[in-house]
Amino acid sequence: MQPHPATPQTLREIRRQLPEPALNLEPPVEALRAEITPVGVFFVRNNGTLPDVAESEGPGWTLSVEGLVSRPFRISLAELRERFEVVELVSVLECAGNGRASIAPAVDGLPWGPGAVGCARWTGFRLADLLAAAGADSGAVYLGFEGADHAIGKPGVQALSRGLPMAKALAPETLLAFAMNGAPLAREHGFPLRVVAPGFPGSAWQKWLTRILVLDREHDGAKMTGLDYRMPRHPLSPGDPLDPAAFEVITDMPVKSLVTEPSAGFQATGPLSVAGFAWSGHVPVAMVEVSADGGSSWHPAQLEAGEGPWAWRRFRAGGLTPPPGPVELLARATDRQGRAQPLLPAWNPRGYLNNAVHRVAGTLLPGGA
Ligand SMILES: Nc1nc2c(c(=O)[nH]1)N[C@H]1C(S)=C(S)[C@@H](COP(=O)(O)O)O[C@H]1N2
Ligand SMILES: [Mo]
Repeated sequence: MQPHPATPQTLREIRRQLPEPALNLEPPVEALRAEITPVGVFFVRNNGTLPDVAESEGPGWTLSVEGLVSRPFRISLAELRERFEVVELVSVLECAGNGRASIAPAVDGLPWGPGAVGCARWTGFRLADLLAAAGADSGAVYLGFEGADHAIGKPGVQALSRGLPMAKALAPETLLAFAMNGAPLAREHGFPLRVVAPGFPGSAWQKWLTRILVLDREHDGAKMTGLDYRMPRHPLSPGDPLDPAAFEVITDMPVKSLVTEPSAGFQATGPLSVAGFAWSGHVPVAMVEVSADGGSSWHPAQLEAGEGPWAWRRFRAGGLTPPPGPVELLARATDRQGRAQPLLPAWNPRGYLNNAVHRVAGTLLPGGA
């Protein structure tokens, strides 16, 4: 099995534009073989326009912190750097709709394959430090975020205005990042400042951030209400009536894994090896197993440490000896609460949080060792 250390330049063109007017790009799984996903292959999810903040707001870009605060302020990036400590962490960023395309019957939403996920190094300020400087009220329960983008064809209408519960806003891992993988944020990833909320779905990671509202109730901005980025409190079946009151905001991502080697369509002699990454939301990954017989028998994989608690972790397993012929390789991660990835996707009306095991099909050629 050959590793494929492709460079960002050669991989940039192979991201797939999803069938939508907004810029939405998905890399193939083979592009996700590095611990730190290069910016050039990182998935892009835009609900609306792609603002060029450098151009539209120039050096005049500011962030305002307002609402239930005793000292509201408006601040530039240079002033943020002067006033607040700069910290860095590695975290997975995954869209809640990642893997939606394999849910049956089909659901509304972008048809993501398995690639709407990546792991990057984020540099920025602790959101808690800004909230302390603003004197956030002890009765505050939620934040609302606004970004510089707008709905396509509707200037003045926010494309997405999400938020965070106060407890997560104050958590030490929640950042306002100005850099990704050591470089200023790319335009499509939220230049000049975005939210980083490890463990939460990507929808909470507001890009092109311009305004933070401190609130005494759950934020009700664009795509916060209705069925967007929400899960039913109790399982539903296709055709069931949909009552938005029976849905709640997604606040945690499930345990998951991705087989990055070999690639789909592989032809190899045995014994077979499998490698990839495992990650989860707020409950860490405990173990990864692999199967070469459709999930009848499982073999433990070696799990590397990863770059801190929010990064994905590489797994490897070898010595798999299924009979020659067509073979499917499966990986299954389990979290510390004993929750394992299911063999098949669970249906919900918008196809969120599909963490079914990833399968890679290929052929085992006869004549191996
Ligand atoms: N302002 C703004 N922020 C946004 C979005 C958006 O449409 N507008 N999309 C969100 C969603 S749904 C996801 S999954 C992540 C994706 O981040 P990325 O494009 O940097 O990969 O950005 C989030 N932040
Ligand atoms: Mo998303």
